Amino acid sequence: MGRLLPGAAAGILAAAFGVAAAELLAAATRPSTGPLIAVGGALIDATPTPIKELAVRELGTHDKPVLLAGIGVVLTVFAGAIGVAARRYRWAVPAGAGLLGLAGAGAALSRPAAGVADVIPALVAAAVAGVTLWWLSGTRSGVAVDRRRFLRAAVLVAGGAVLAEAGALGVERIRGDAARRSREAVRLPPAADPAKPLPAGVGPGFTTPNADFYRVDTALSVPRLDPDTWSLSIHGMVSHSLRLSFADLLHRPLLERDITLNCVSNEVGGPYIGTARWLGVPLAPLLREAGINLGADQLVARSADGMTIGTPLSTALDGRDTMLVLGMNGQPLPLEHGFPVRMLTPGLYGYAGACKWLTELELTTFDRFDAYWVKRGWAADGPVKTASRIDRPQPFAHLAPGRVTVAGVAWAQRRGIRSVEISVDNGPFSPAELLPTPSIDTWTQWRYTWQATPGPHSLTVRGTDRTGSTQTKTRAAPFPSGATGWQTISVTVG
Ligand SMILES: Nc1nc2c(c(=O)[nH]1)N[C@H]1C(S)=C(S)[C@@H](COP(=O)(O)O)O[C@H]1N2
Ligand SMILES: [Mo]
Repeated sequence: MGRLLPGAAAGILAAAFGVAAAELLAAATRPSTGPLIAVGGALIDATPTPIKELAVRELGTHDKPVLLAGIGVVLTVFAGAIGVAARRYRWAVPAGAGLLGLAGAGAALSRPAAGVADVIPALVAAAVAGVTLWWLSGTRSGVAVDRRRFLRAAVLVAGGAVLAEAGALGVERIRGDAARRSREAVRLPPAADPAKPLPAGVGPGFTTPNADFYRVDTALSVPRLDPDTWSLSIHGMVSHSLRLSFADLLHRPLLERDITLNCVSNEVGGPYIGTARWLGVPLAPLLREAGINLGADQLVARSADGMTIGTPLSTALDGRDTMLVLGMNGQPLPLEHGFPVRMLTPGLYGYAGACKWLTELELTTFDRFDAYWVKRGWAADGPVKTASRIDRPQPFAHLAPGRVTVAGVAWAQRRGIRSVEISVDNGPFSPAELLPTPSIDTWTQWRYTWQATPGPHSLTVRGTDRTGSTQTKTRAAPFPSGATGWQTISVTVG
């Protein structure tokens, strides 16, 4: 053993034991307060927009595991350094534990839905890590007997860490199973106003299966809400506040519609879009029952995890199918998509109209309150921009010469798609064939038959909405109000 190794090992083992003990405590009480989740969540909240954009672009849905792994690496290096320092200076132990506790507690308190008690797991982590390291450092020394004592102690601590972490994972699993069962027990009544069957001729892939539906949110651990105790409060600039249980919502006349939802963070040609058959409670009658005060222009949705999403009040009242969603493609909402209730506003990007794990709706004004993403510079309204995507062939595909079917989707929710055009090798645009759609709130599938000749080629798509406006060629990044520009792919024929 070198001089550094036992110290670093002691620090790392002590930290692992402390964090695992805290994870176990959090799993049994409030899962979102586990130190790793809390620090990760605080980092997500604090990350500047360009870096968040980069992470979503480069890592996609792997962004969360990568973030947690990064926190693990930083914690390991820190704990190792404290362990080494503790061999010379015993005060490094309380100093290191104190820093760990402060960072964890600060992160927990910074979360939007935090209560004071949320600091407890971080303090437990710091205390357990500190006491453990103090003890391990006391067993160190150059002589062989003490080396054996140290090894025995280290093995004991490692075992404790593994047991605590296994316990945390076990409790997590039990809670996850309970949440899945409470979701499966939900019986959705039929819609009073059902969706019409999809028109004949709709292509395969029109409806996105729940398992394939994109997921974009800031939740490191998916909130698990109990529909039996869940309630929604509607308050703020209303004549009388309402509180509704899940059963109250199930008893109201339900609306069912096919609607496309997409993310403002989608790059041109990106994957964050899907179409589902949503079942829910129309929002406008609920708001009218509460009595809307003059001057209110913003609806702020709050989620169980503290997200705030601000929606122009007009979009809940102008006759579109804005709803509190209970069902997705014939099933209760999946946990990751907002169980038991989420909002959905046709024509708005998700960040502006589709709050998941909904618990509160507050009527207010845009002057008075900036929602989560608006505080970070994103546009306050969030209407969907007209866009189109090539799904077939794939970029850089190798194709045989002759007839090639080029196909994809275009969307302009609330306005509908009038036409889609394709340009080969920057030549003139020719119209693609549009497949039938149920409404202006869904994407439009298109296809185009191309006589492919040998050689390298580019294919460009652009859509025009039913107001007659064509997608601009000008490239814009997703920030702050959605990407623009035409998608072009390169393929090789022959
Ligand atoms: N509570 C909560 N709701 C949320 C978000 C979130 O981070 N937290 N993300 C929003 C964003 S940016 C989008 S695009 C949609 C995505 O919904 P989906 O994950 O069901 O596809 O949810 C919206 N609702
Ligand atoms: Mo989004």
